[in-house]
Amino acid sequence: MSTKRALITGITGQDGSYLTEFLLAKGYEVHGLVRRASTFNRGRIEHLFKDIAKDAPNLQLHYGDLADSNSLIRVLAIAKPDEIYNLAAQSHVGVSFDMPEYTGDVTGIGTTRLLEALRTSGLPSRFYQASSSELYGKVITTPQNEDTPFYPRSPYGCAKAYAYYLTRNYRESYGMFAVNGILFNHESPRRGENFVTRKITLSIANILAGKQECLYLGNLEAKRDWGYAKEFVEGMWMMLQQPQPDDYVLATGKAVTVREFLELALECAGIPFEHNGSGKDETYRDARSGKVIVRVDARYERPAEVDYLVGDASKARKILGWQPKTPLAELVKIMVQADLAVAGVQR
Ligand code: NAP
Ligand code: G4F
Repeated sequence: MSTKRALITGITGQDGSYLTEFLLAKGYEVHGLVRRASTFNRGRIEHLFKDIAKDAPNLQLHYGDLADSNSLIRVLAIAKPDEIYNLAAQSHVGVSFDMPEYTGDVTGIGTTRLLEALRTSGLPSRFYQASSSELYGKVITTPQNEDTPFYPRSPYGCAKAYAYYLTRNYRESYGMFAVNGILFNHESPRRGENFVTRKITLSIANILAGKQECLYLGNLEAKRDWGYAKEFVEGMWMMLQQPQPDDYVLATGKAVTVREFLELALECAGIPFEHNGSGKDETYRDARSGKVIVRVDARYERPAEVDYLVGDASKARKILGWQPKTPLAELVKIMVQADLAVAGVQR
């Protein structure tokens, strides 16, 4: 059998990096779309290259952007992928309130550009769309599955809803093998530093290293279903190996608050803490030094919040054979230990 070829948009992101490792290990030739930046932004994938200035034999990067149709047409013509994973997005919910138009253009219309480039190319590529539990937003029923109605609560959620429906529309209109993976939050040591889990683990490590005084957070009561990103990328691949295209939820089925995640991370880092006050005056102190190490800051609250997400992945379990393996406490430990090493804290 000839080598399979995959194209990943968002290859430099958290999921793109794990998916690249996964597909290379399966013997794929992987092509990645990368944006030009003034700095060399390849930190999550550079370990896959012997010489970062050159492509590895089975990993080729191509400049392009979801905002630029011509670059997508060009990359498809070069890569001729069997599978396309559309992971690129302006993926930060909070930032989407500051940049709604840009978020719509990249996260929403960007998916149209890629699907249309694929359709007009005539390539038979299978297409994965990175859909999100943010579609459920102000949830109608709990837990959420593939049949739960959507109620997005942010420009990001609205852009992802558009991309979700467009993916289904191309499947139904043109018979394309196009699927949505509706993924609940998934984290790792490679998570972007301004998402709450990584912000917590990295800040705790920096506080222990004496590089930071205090961690400022927004809403501590929001509940999320947090899984391990490394395991979720395998689910993406499984969706594209099915005989028929369909949409699937991936989730752990367990949700905790931001506060619970924070306290787990403090415990994991060996910091005894005292909790005081409420609302904007709430603090966490290091019980040994008495120093305030966590405060609440309204700047990190959102104009509309998603209070509680928890997924039901029974369809993925039954049809794909996918299931999450790493419990949250273990994931927190993996992230805290990795960030302690990043911050140079000796244990
Ligand atoms: P991420 O770490 O933020 O990575 C986003 C990727 O998209 C980066 O490689 C980024 O490139 C790229 N990108 C952004 N704008 C682009 C543009 N205009 N053109 C081309 N590339 C662009 O996100 P992630 O956590 O890996 O998530 C992957 C996908 O899954 C995203 O679509 C996200 O919305 C979705 N999702 C994530 C989760 C989650 O919990 N992680 C859950 C559900 C859905 P740079 O490196 O150059 O910035
Ligand atoms: O870590 P977050 O920014 O992730 P959020 O908003 O759930 O979005 C992530 O998961 C989605 C899947 O459901 C993806 F589609 C999306 O691309 C992204 O990967 O925030 C989680 C919760 C929110 O309720 C937020 O209000 O944490 C709360 N939070 C409290 N303090 C904070 C902070 N979030 C951030 N980013 N920073 C804070 O200081």
